[in-house]
Amino acid sequence: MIALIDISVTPASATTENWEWCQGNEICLYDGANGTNHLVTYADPTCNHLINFGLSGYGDRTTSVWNTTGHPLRLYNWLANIKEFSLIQGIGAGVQMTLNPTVDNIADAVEMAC
Ligand SMILES: [Ca+2]
Repeated sequence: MIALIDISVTPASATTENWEWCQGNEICLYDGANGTNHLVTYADPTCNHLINFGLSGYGDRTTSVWNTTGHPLRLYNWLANIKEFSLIQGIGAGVQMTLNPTVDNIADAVEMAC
């Protein structure tokens, strides 16, 4: 009985399956490359509303993004020295992407542009 339970649980490990935790009209952020290690999902985002996920403890961790909204996203980094958000990456509608190393693990906010 114990052996059967182990077999059923092992293949479902969340960290081994890419691009999980994202359905339609969502912004999904991942700690790892290629949609691994899901970080947080924002469902039904409002147009042109900045989601400051750094305030929720998810800042400086995003490595890949899946945009299942029908609009482009803008990803921002907070520059504490001048107290402004800096645009670091645009992400097209429907795009799954791993961020370029120059903007890896610095994003603090995201906005759906429409
Ligand atoms: Ca940052």
